[in-house]
Amino acid sequence: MAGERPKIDRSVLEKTKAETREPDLFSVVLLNDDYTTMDFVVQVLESVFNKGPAEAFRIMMQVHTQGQGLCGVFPWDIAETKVATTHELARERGFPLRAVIEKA
Ligand code: TYC
Repeated sequence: MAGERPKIDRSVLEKTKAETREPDLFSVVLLNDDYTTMDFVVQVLESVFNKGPAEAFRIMMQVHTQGQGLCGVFPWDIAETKVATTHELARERGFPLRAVIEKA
């Protein structure tokens, strides 16, 4: 018995590591167009992406001047829902506003 090392069950250690992995994250990026009003884009950023008025205006202007802007980074299901909600709200109002998902 003396000098013998205790046996470690490695399958149990590996399982613990796999269960603590972080979820993959995805960026939601808003695209510019010539028809959607600035006020509507600010409204979407506030209501769908939970931005305050100043941050929503900043992102809207970033999209307007640079062509696109980051709205947030989310797990896949949340990113997909936010894009779908954005498109639905825009369609109801007759605006062509689009958002896309990119691997973060
Ligand atoms: N370019 C639009 C305008 O001049 C405003 C706009 C901003 C549209 C951001 C889309 O994602 C957008 N009315």
